[in-house]
Amino acid sequence: MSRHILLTGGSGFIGSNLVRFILRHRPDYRVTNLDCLTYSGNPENLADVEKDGRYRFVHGNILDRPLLDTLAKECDSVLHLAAESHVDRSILDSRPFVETNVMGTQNILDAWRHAKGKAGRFVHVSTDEVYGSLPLERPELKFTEETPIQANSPYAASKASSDLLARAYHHTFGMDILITRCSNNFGPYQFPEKVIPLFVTNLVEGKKVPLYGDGRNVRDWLHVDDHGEAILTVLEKGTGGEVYNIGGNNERSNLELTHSILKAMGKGSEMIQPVADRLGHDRRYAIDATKIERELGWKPTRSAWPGALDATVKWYVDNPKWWQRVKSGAYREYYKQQYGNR
Ligand code: NAD
Ligand code: TDX
Repeated sequence: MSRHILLTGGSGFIGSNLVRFILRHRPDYRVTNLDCLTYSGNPENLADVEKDGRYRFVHGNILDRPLLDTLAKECDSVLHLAAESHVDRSILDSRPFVETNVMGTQNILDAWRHAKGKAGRFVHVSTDEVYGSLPLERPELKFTEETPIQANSPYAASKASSDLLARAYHHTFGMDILITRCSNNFGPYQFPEKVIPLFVTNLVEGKKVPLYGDGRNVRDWLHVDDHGEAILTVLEKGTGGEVYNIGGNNERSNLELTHSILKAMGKGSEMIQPVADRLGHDRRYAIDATKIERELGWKPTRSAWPGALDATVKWYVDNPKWWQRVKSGAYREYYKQQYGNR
């Protein structure tokens, strides 16, 4: 079956990897990427597919209702990823998180409802952070789709709000909406504010790595292409109205992660700089992803450590031009050169 997907946030980390994944693995699909290019949106992430006739970039904001009305008429499915995505930024200023994650999601849901009614599949990409935090002392506990929403950071609260709006639009209007809640992603093209690219690029630059608190916080790491494949699986095989957890079954403490990165780069533990903890820092995330495996047949195949982590570390080490342009802000010029002032 052919599809024309409206993919929001396609110039960011997960979105750009997903656009590439779709074009590579689904020859019948077309993708329209709607992205307003915030600091984390970088069209250079997709420079290699720009000339592909099945790909279109639209520079625009999910808060722009007339634009969404037009795009909703042209496309038949939505993968909604556009968001403010960094917890530390949400602690400094939560307003853009409410504007994009809550109001932007409400806006695209309304546009989609207006254009499609009950037809037209809409996948809302949520996060495991909506579930809050698990205790280190209870390793047998994991987040299931039934775990109550208990968001702790302003970022997580804004994602929980959009997640609940998506759920409500299915319940109230019968729209064909599905929700995914995924664990921490790793892979190429991640903005170097997130822990893995930040640590690797600091080490290449000879700087220390700032480890928050006691370093014992745990995250469940999944390769970004495993996430992309899971999102496509939910789009193609999922049941409307359902929530699907996505995870790597790959729990690591930040200390373990840091030592793995140091080892992959031939550096010693003297490069660790313990710093003050993140405010409200969630202790542990762990996803129970048995539902998506049992019902839709998806499980991760690209996330096994140390190989997958080492390959990601190597990608950043081998691509200094990409992240140096991001860290210096030079990547912002690329768009102007390619697209003018559209
Ligand atoms: P990212 O910050 O790298 O990318 C976000 C993209 O959205 C950027 O290209 C940005 O320009 C765009 N965007 C932001 N506001 C917009 C707006 N108002 N209109 C149009 N475009 C806008 O984030 P990411 O890590 O790729 O995350 C993508 C999605 O996946 C988010 O919804 C996030 O909550 C979710 N998620 C991320 C992870 C993870 O580990 N990174 C895990 C689970 C879920
Ligand atoms: O400098 C750092 N030092 C440090 O110790 C940074 C940036 C992070 N950390 C710790 C905090 C977390 O325990 O590393 C862990 C991972 O931090 P982030 O990379 O900021 O990710 P996290 O807060 O876990 O959130 C991520 O996963 C869920 C994504 O950013 C979210 O968008 C996604 O929803």
